[in-house]
Amino acid sequence: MNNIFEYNSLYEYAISTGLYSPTQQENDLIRIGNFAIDSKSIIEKLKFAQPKKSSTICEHCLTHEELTGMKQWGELTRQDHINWGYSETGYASAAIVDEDWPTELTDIANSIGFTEPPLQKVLKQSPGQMFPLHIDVYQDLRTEDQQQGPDMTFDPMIRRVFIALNDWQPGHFYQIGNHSWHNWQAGDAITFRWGVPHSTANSGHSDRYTLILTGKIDSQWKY
Ligand SMILES: O=C(O)CCC(=O)C(=O)O
Repeated sequence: MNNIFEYNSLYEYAISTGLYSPTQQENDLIRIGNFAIDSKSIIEKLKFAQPKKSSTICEHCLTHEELTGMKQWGELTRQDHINWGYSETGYASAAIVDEDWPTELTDIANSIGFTEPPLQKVLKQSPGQMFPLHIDVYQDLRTEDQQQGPDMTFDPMIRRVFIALNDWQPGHFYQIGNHSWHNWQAGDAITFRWGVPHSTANSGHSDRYTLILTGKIDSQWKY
């Protein structure tokens, strides 16, 4: 069955449609390389908003369907988190994108080969915060109609890239599909296949900063 709205779980949908297998060692984590960055000066320029709760865990919020009468892919992630027993979890703080946004980040964003300038976001994850396992639906890059369509696999040409803005410290975790990413150096960049579940946690002693780029690619994309 391929109709996403016949599932109560985005995770189950990804397994069932072959986007992801929890039992096979596939190349879930794709290494892009390292960008030479001055970590300290970039981080000093960033201003952070209040820490965010995971937007997907909101047991008492109205669903998109309750608000509009239409189902939407993102609701399935929320359903996963509620079903898996998560209550409100602080996951990270987002940096405010303003006129002081470091130009170094925009230069990196524009050098990766997206077909248009990608969306840029920096997240700071402090000790004790975690982002539960989830599958991106990239709602900022999709129309309402697309997100209400029955098949999430129709357009794999959107990618998310994570670029570490500070060196790895013990307790910093990324789980990408069946692989862990750790021990990175500032400037290291990775990406992953469409539909691969991922999660992050900081059980260490220092903040973790990551630049997150999301954009469209074409078949010439080299990673
Ligand atoms: O950097 C993080 O902590 C989480 C980012 C993430 O999972 C995402 O943007 O999809």
